[in-house]
Amino acid sequence: MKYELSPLPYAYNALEPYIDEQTMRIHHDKHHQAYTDKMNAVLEKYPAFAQTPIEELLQKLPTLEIDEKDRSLLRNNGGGYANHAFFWTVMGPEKEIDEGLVEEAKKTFGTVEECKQALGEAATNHFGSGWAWLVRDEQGLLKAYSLPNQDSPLTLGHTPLVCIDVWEHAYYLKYQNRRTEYIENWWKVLKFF
Ligand code: MN3
Repeated sequence: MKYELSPLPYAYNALEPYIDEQTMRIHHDKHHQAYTDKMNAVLEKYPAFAQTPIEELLQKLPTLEIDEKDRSLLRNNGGGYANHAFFWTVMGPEKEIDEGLVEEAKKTFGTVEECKQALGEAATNHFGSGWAWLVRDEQGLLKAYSLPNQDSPLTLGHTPLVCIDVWEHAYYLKYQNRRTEYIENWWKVLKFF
């Protein structure tokens, strides 16, 4: 199966003024497209995976029968494809509060504010390129942590609920080195709470 890059679910300028149009255009049309193309180039070599969704391949990544170089390419580019596809859907120009998720967040963290604080700290303190994640673990508990590069919580057996891209390409044009300011503003474009 060959993956196509889906259009953004809103206009490129829909997240202004918190995330600027030029960043969204480059991030989606160039970066996400590049991950998509490179993932397709790897998957082309494995017709046996043609019917398996990329999320499932990421879950099974450590044990896939695949060349080690391709495993690493799939980790980076399959992860890059899936992470971004998910990222676009957790953001939006308007809040669509997810009451179920709010309840889960309260159960684990006490309050939504504390949940945001844990996720925000994971994002702020992450060294180098990567993502901050809010996930549901194997036991059904929420966790906030960061992972390097394009690594996916799916590979750890966790279900992604919210993610923040902290690669510089996600914010550098508008915020330069001010990652903390990007994250403070990012809550305005998070849809779910
Ligand atoms: Mn990115």
